Amino acid sequence: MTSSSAIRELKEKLATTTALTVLTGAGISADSGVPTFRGAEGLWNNFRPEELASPEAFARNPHLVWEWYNWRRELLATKKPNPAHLTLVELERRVDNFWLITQNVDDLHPSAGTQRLSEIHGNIWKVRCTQCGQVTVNRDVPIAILPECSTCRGLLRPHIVWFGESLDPEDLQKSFEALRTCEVLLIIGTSGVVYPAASFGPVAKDHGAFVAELNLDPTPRSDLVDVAIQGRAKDLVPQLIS
Ligand code: BJW
Ligand code: ZN
Repeated sequence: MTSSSAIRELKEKLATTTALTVLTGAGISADSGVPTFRGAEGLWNNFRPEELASPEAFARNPHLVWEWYNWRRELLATKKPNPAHLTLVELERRVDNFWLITQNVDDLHPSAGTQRLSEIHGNIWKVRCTQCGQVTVNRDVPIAILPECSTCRGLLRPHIVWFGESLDPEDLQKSFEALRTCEVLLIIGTSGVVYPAASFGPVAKDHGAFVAELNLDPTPRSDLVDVAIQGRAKDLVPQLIS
């Protein structure tokens, strides 16, 4: 199937659906200038995840981990949603049962205006106390290292899900409900290698959804979906409602 006929088919599904779920990854924000994790220019080429994005790394050297998050905060502070993020806001307005599941911590979906969403890997502008567990918004750039909880003076950590950590059970429950009940699942800009998000496509498909992947390149999951369309998110996603 050519990419234009795949887009046409998907567009027709979206025009009539009443239940749409969307799963996004770093690729949707690449068009806003946010680095992805994997691939030629990915963050994990220059930084080792186990040294920066794991509870063990934070226990060993919280200073180093916070330095890295300060660098990320500085980078993200200037980034804005792109046409792909904005199109998803319009789809949310049009579709009764809409849910967006994002792996991104960059806050670009909420800042575009998306309201019905689960940020399953957390949000870089939130911090959590390692002692009392309180979650607060903190947009300081840079954040004072090491940051302390204003309630109990415990050490604050990024409110982000690191490797080996469980996702929030409420986010998971809401995500699986949206995957089980959707008619269409759009998977945009994710390599599909990190679990549990990597299992979300098959869950929706097993429940009868039409599953579409939009990605710059083919992924290990492209053969398992109903349509896989290659291109930049900022170019492809707006075509779905034009
Ligand atoms: C474009 C584009 C453009 C580029 N337009 N597209 C089952 C089996 C095996 C392992 C596990 C398993 N269950 C759990 C695990 C362990 C682990 C895991 O999955 N490991 C795998 C790597 C094998 N998972 C976990 O630890 C999770 N926890 C969990 O499951 O708890 C229970 C449990 C624990 C342990 C064992 C068993 C159960 C937690 C995962 C947390 C992930 N956190 C991170 C880091 C956050 C740090 C931070 O941001 O500060 O989240 S990892 C990193 O990857 C980040 C992302 O959200 C995540 C996904 O990446 P994403 O979004 O797919 O980005 P990329 O870069 O990989 O891909 C970008 C894509 O965009 C590419 O395809 C490009 O082609 C495309 N693209 N430009 C469109 N313009
Ligand atoms: Zn505290």
